[in-house]
Amino acid sequence: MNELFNPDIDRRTLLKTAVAGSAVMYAGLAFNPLTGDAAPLVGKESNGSLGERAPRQEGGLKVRGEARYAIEQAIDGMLYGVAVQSTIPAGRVTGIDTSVAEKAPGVVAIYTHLNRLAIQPAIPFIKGGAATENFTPLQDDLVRWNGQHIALVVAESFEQATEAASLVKVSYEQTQAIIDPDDPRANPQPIDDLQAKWGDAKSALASAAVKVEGVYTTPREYNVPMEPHACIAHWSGDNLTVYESSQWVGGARNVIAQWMGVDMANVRVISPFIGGGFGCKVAPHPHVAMACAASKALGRPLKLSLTRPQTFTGYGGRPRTSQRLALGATKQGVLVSVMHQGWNETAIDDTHLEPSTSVTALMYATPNMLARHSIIPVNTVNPGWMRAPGENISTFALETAMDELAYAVGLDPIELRLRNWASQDPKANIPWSTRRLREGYIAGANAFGWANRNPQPRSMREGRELIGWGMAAGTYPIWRTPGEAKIIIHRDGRIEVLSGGTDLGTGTYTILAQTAAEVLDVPTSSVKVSLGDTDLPRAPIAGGSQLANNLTGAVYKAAKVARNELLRLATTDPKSPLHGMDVSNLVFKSGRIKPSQRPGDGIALAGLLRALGKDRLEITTDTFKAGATEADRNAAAHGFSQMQSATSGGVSAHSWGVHFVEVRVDEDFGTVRVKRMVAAFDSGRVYNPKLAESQWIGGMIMGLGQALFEEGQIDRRDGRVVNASLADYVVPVNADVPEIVTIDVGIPDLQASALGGKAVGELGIVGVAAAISNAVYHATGKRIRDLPITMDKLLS
Ligand code: MCN
Ligand code: MOS
Repeated sequence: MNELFNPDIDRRTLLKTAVAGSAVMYAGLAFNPLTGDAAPLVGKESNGSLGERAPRQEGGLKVRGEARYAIEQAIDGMLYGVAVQSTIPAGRVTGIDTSVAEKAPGVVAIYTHLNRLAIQPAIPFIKGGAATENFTPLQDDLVRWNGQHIALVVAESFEQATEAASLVKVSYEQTQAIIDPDDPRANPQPIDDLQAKWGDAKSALASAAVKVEGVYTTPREYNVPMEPHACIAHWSGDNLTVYESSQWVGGARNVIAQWMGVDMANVRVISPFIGGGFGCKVAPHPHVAMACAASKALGRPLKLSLTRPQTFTGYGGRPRTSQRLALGATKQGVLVSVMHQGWNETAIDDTHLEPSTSVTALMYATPNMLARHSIIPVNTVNPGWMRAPGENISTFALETAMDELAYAVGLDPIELRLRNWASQDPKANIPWSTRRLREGYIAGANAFGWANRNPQPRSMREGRELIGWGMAAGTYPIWRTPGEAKIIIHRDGRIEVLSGGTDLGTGTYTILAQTAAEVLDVPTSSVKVSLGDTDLPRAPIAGGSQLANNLTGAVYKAAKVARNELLRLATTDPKSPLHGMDVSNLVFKSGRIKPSQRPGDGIALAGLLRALGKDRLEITTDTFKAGATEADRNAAAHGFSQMQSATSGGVSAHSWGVHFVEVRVDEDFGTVRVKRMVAAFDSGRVYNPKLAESQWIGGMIMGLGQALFEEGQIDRRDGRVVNASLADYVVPVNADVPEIVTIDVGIPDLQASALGGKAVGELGIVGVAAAISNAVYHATGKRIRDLPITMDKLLS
């Protein structure tokens, strides 16, 4: 143990961020195996823009209230829609009396299944569990869940529509609903694709010297972004523009075009700013279909926003899950068997997957493995993605069970993890690309002071507070999808980067400016980035924590092509002052092209364009394989079929993380407070440490909420979400959030992505709940396997 934790590594070293790392060591990195673009930059003298702690490019706009969100677009003649939702969980609508509502002031139209809006069913991005729902609203009288859209009221003002919606009278014929996944009538369906199986896990477990087994559950959780869902649909002839808060305008365009039965070329989706999504804005939800169809029917622009309570059933969050997990080991703590069976709830007639086994099959070496996953249909809105779907809950079970095993064999939990180190991907049987998890254990433990932990539960206290220290690891895969990017250098010196990708608050604007600045050696602040519009170059989803890697790769390539083109023009055009020079004797320096050997200032990029009599230099490139067809390009921008998995390149590429937390538990009241959080992350090369840290910290805070607070309360009688508001659905506030330290232990991983980065956005949450639950056990001696860890569970 002791040689592992070298006390001489000081905090500053541990807290090294990629500022030093990226800018000094990796600047000018031009090797690009994924795009087959391996030539080094000619004349590169980097200003190290990538790796810089550049502030958020759109930050000022947001602070000043100048960033316009979807709902804030002002369009003349706009109508307002308000959704009416069902109040029973299953059955039929037998009557809708709209007569009073229709006469209310300002009402323009009321749509129900009796006067259907023209909405075609849409196929989501892939078959089965595509972060969205198949439900087509207002097409039949069937009620599938409590809170399903059953009518749309349209009026001249929002207030009038709201008032009229309250006057709609609905009668139902109720059938028996399945509310609870453990209802005997519920019918679990195994998902064979998610199975991991090797060796003979059952007999190995039976004969294992040491066994731990538990059932780990997580409740229904909701994404609750600051900006609730809202959209504006605006037709002009056959062309539809939709302002929609979206993580993926290309995907939204695809689904909306199907709903409306029009060509994708007729649909434009705009989403420049997003007030958070965390997975729930990956696809447009059914209310968007209603808005588009009603706007078309009425011939006027229409705004439809869901109230906060409606967002709890207008689309789904993380489903309820349960996992039975058994670990068998030798007395020395070496795993001999892992058996894992999990399920998640899904809609009664739809599929959502929250794969409980995704991390089990990846994290540790074991000769015998059997991991399986099922879905259980119940009367709920189809659940959706919520930060690290799968990895999140999988890790909660596995990393809590590992803590239990550590106690069962009397080992430090880090030592236990090292004894079971997977030297390659145990499922795919291929090497890791990079796996700086050992470095993470060491750096995290040192920064936390883990060596001072007395492993005995209830052994550390301060007054009436029990102190608990816990740790857990986490991981998130690398997804890749090709895409396009455009760069424009103007004669007045402006540099623009354009992409249809989105920025959820993550930093896409900023890192793309940094990428172009890196290649052209201009200040990051001089690059203007435009995002979130299907009129811009095609881009993949901001989901699966892949957009940063995908788009920096595309922009890097575009900037490099622009750079080479500038060099070519500078040396070959007789109007250029650098005409006749050898390209290899020129450098890009502070916005100018200069001779490297001779004194002299060279020429500014804009000056060169003026000298050549050019208005602008415009370059569009992409990261598609040579020969990619238009269909491939569309598929990447509008669906998942071009998305490549973590194991697609012959190596297994993942981000890694380790969490250390201290909790304080009030012995009398059972209240848990998180006192400190330290985490070490391997996200490969970090493009902007300020933003990556903010992402990691945000994920950790969300994990804190999952561990201690978040729980959708479902009324067992009628499937109603009882706490469908931000007052009752509890998320962490500042007073709940302790000191948080994040440590970057990554190195560039050129097998993971073009520029060496790995996933950031979802990584931070993975493992937090287990670390907190392990800390609570250390504090109290009570093992809580059901989230959230509330005082009733600790006192009972
Ligand atoms: N980054 C970096 N170095 C890398 C990779 C990323 O510095 N090697 C930083 C960049 O600032 C980048 C950000 O991290 O903008 C996130 O990058 P990435 O991990 O690629 O994630 P995406 O851009 O695909 O964003 C989606 C991701 C997901 S899937 C969820 S869920 C989530 C998350 O981002 N939702 C968020 N973080 C969120 N943050 C905010 N504020 N709001 C959400 O809804
Ligand atoms: Mo993130 S849950 O993949 O949008």
